[in-house]
Order: sequence, then structure tokens, then C-alpha cells
Amino acid sequence: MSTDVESARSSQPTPEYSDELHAEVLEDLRIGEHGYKYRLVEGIVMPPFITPSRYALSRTIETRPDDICYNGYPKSGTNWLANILVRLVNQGEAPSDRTLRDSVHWVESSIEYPRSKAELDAAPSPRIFHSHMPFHMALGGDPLGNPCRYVYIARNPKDVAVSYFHFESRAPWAGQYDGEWPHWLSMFLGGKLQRGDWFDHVLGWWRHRDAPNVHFLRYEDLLRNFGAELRRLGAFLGYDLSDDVVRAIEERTAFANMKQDSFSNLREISELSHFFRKGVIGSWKERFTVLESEWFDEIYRERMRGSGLDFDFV
Ligand code: PPS
Repeated sequence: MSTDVESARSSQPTPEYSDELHAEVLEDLRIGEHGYKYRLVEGIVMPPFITPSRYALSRTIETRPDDICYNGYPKSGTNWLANILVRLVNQGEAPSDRTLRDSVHWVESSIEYPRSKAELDAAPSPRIFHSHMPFHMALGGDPLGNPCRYVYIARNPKDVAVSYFHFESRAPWAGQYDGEWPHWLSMFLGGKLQRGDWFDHVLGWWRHRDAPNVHFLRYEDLLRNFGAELRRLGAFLGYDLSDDVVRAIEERTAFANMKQDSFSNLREISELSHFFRKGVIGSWKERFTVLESEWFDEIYRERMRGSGLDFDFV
């Protein structure tokens, strides 16, 4: 554990969410069933910390050809991808003077190191942006009309729904939501969770997977076939990775290592003490009943029909 990272951690303020500090406009916060807190942004359910000014900045920021914006529906492996990208542009190494979250820019959010426009303009290239937005609300405006490279990660939605349930139950930015799992599942399938409908989110990016500045990957492929997926990602971003660098990134971003490494364990953020939960394919089976699974499968088949996209659930 590096001393520099330790001191970066201890000097971070605790970015605990509170309406007063992070919601910017309190009047438009809404409370749904079981206290679920959210705000609507362009008609889509969003966390209260996606504030009008942060969202406006994220949409209007001028992107550069070497910018990278990774994106995904919540709980799809975006922080894993963050660690991979930070190391990919740096020969497998992580910065010694800051943590993972502080190595990336989360523009749409008012929590966790929000940068001003001046700070973003001054940030050295390649800038790496964190985002969870649907395609039509992406960082930098229309992805097809700006030079940023977008990397989208998608994960099978049963695991996403379960991971998200653990993450948002009793979370301050979700109004201390206190519903039970069956209620959560109906919210997920109804598109009522923060970041909106999973199918719209994933298919919105999937439809543009062949655009020259969009790269689409699946969590399950990364888990099963890391080296090949990393090389594909490297080729998209213009990095030729040696075997040693591929091995180093695979090892340092493996779940167990990310969980204990002070660079990536997210322990500096108080609400994320249980962030590294399972990191596997198929933990949905511990939560779904047979009936829930059949109901889910029916909706999944209907919504995914004709898309050409499918997921590994086991
Ligand atoms: S967030 O809060 O929306 O940004 O979460 P996100 O990072 O997108 O996804 C969190 C889930 O990813 C798992 N995770 C990993 N899986 C495999 N390998 C690595 N290295 C890894 N790091 C994080 C994390 O544990 C969450 O999934 P669950 O199923 O809850 O374990």
C-alpha cells in the first residue's frame, strides 16, 4: 500500500450525500414508493446529485480526440472498467498520488470530486470521464458529433438488478429506500430506478456500437476472456499492449485485488464500504424466485427481440 495513496485517502473529505449540499435545487426532488428519492432529468429518473448545473456542464463540455468516456447502467462494472482504462493509458500502472475515483472526472454528478469547467479545461490529456448516462444524454452532447471516445459496458440485467438493490437500499441519495426485493424488481422492470429503463439505456448505446468512436463491451466477456477483450479495447483506443502490460492489468484489476488495493477499493467514500460485493456472473440466483425469473425472462425476450444482443446469465 503506497504512502502517497494513503495520504491522498486521509486528506479526502467524506463526500457523503446530503440534499442540502448536493441536490442544488430541492424543489424538484421527488419521493416515490418506499421513500425512493429521485429527480427527473429530461423525463428520465435520475439521482438527486445529477443537478441542473452539473448536467448542463456535462452536455456542453468541449471534448478532445484523446478523451475517453466510459459509461454503463449502474452496477455494470464501470469502476472495474475505470481501473482498466486508467492503467491502459499508463502502461499498466496506477497514479501514486491519488485514488481511482480521483483519477477520473465525473462531470454530471455533484458528489465525489466535482470539477469546475476551468479544472476540466486544464486537466491533462488523456482525460478519462466517468458517466452513467443514456446515449441521448451523453457527456459532450451527441456522441456522433464530437471527438470523445465512448466505452460502454453492459452486464446481464438480473445481476444488475440484484447488485443495484444492495447498493441503493438505505442509501442517502435514494431517500433511504426501504422496499423489499420484489418491490425493487418491479421498479427495475418498470424503468423507475435512477438512470431509467435498463433496456432503453443498453439498447440506446448498442444501436451505435459500430460508430467509429463507440466501443461496446459486456461484463461477462471481460470476466471470461479478459486478455482478448483488453486487446480489443486497446486497439479501439490506439494502444498496442504488450503481453506484460495485459498480464499486469488483468492481475491488478482482478476483483480480489481491487477490493484490497487502497488505490481502487473506494474506501475513501463512506457509503461505498460494501461496494465490492461478489463480482461474479449469476449472483441473481440467490435472490430471484423461479416465478420472478420466468416473469423477467418473458420481458427480457420481448424487449431484446431483434436487437442482436444477448447476455450470459450463468
Ligand atoms: S456503480 O456504483 O454503478 O458505479 O457500480 P459499477 O462499478 O458499475 O458496478 C459494480 C459491480 O461491479 C462489481 N465489480 C467487479 N466485478 C468483477 N471484477 C472486478 N474487478 C470488479 N470490480 C467491481 C462490483 O462488485 C459490483 O457487482 P456485484 O454483483 O454487486 O458484486
